[in-house]
Amino acid sequence: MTAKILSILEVELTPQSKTMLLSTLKNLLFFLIFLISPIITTQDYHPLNPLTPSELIQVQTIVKNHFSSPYHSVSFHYVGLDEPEKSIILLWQSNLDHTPPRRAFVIARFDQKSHELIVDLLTNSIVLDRVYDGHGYPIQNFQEEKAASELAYSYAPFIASIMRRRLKLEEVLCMSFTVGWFGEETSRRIVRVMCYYLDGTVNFYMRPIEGITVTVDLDEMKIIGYRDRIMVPVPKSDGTEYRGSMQSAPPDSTLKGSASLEPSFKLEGHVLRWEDWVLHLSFDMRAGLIISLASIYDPEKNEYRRVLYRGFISELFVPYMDLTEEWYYRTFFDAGENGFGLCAVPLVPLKDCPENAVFMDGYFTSQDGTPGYIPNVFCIFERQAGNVMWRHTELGIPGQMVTEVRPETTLVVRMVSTVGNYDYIVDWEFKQTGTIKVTVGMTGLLEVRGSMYTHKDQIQEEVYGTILAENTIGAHHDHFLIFSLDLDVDGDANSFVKSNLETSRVNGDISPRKSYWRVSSETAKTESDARIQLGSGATELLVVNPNKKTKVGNHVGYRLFPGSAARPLLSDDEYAQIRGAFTKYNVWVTPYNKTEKWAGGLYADQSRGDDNLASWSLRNRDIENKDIVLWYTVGFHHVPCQEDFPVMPTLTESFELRPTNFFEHNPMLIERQHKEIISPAKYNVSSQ
Ligand SMILES: *[C@@H]1O[C@H](CO)[C@@H](O)[C@H](O)[C@H]1NC(C)=O
Ligand SMILES: *[C@@H]1O[C@H](CO)[C@@H](O)[C@H](O)[C@H]1NC(C)=O
Ligand SMILES: [Cu+2]
Repeated sequence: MTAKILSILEVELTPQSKTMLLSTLKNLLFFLIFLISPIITTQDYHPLNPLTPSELIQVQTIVKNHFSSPYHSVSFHYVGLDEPEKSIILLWQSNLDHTPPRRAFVIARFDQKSHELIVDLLTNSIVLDRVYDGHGYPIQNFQEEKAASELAYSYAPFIASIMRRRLKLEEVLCMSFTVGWFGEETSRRIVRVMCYYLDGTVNFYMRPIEGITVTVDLDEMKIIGYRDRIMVPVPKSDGTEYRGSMQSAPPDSTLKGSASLEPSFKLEGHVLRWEDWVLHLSFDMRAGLIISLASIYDPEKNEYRRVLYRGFISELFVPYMDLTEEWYYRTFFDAGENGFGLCAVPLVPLKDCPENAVFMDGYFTSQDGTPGYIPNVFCIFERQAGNVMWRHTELGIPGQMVTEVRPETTLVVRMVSTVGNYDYIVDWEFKQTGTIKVTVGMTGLLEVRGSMYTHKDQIQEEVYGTILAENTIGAHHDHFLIFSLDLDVDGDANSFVKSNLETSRVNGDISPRKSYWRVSSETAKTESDARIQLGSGATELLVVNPNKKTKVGNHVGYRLFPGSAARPLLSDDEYAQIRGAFTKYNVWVTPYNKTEKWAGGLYADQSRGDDNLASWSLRNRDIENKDIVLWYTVGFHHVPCQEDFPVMPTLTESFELRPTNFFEHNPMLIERQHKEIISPAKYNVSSQ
């Protein structure tokens, strides 16, 4: 929930020394940025590249000048590329002379108001400054979360509460939590501060100090509410250790790469080429990894064909099911409240990624506009996982046996975001056969509640979770990750086709069979036709280009192969569910609209559900033969178990986007003439 890159270094520090470290580190980062920026700015311009450190500094200067005031200081909550319109990007690809504008989109707070700014980097000016007066607040920046958490350490009632529990104040570590919305008419920008106990462990998340709620107003940065309700034992540190270095026989934890060490992919700036794929990678402080302009070379047509204009994690919704006073509000939106990119962490070579991996860095903006730096934020590697791409053994021909096997090699782009206690591992995996597989792995530390119970037999009341260790309850919760997938299959204009496999009775005597199944397809005309709850019946979901057919007449398409389909179990009138209403359906389709990016709303913190995917979709717009965006939610219901303690083994869930009548046949059988048609900065796209 809180915690940014710096928190990795902070775990073993006392609160007092942290502030010092922060400023030292910030200066160091600043220095690094200046060293690095010349290399980045001159290389491989692409209009979708994330803002460079020098551009971020330019934004900082322009915005600070704009808001110069002796009374208030401006605080930055989001800075990212204001993406040029799709048509402009596509025009640039076919003609490099059309240089798209270079603009930043900024959300800043000034004098207790949220401003949306568009900063033009070519003219050094602010072209839009709009005050947002709707519900909700922007992403909380790391510095204010930190400052809010630290208020507790010197707050007399809090110190008294810690003394009463006979705990050592210097071993207490506090974190700030977003508060959600529960029907309040008016709101302030607040967080709740919850504290944990280190004293002999780094796994403080397993040692909550229950019963205390500190409410902090972020704009005024002061404690506005304090309650110490109950005293519950702090779970012991025994058994909470997870560091290999603390085990008597440290595990061999190096990843063995089986693929060749020579990367067979090319990274030109942010453009990645591998086998038949070309795509653009970008880092955004809200979304994390953004995949753009993924196209695949068709050896038969001898051209690149468009597949995915844009793919990214739009929101993560993590509601907890614990109704106690200190817990009920924990209904987190990790992207919109904390920044999934902001929480990205440096990947560890040879551990997070195998030895053949290549790394990329990411930049974000901190509270005062200064760029921050996340080294190794992505890794890219080729993977031979021992899978078979296709095979056949032919035993049917007398006197002859034919065996053909093709091992599978894939390319993985990986990112890890550690949102407080949880670590999310996100892989975008590209296959030679044209499939894009997305896998989300969840690991890290559970959010646990301290409890008086030391054995299951003692528990007679609802505890909203599983007893994992003495005094430790792992609370029930969900993880919903919604992906925004702007497929452009062979061009912008696409349709969404839903096919149901239906049992058909055989009438009369046409066959001895009584039944068979047939495919009943329906093209979605408007948004309501494309809201799908998976899990009831056999459904195939396909995005087609209705203007393009294969030689034998099928519409070219890409199919969504969903993973397991978790649906929300909260009632529709539950406040958290109103805000996270995008989970109501596993699949949605909307017409492309540049501003409809964040499925939980642009201002997700304390949002009220009036600007989210569910509300946009109510317009029920036409989606047939249009530029459409597919939204898919990967969901888990998490009932914690003892193996999740003290650190949770990775749980994965995945889905695939798979070419379906896109190629004339298995693309791996087509002779390659090869791809000299590619020029370095653009690539040949078949325009529709
Ligand atoms: C794009 O979406 C926003 C938010 O839903 C809406 O206000 C705006 O009118 C839409 N623009 C177009 C061109 O439909
Ligand atoms: C793409 O390649 C094809 C075949 O080589 C060519 O005919 C076409 O003009 C190219 N398109 C662009 C936009 O360069
Ligand atoms: Cu979980």
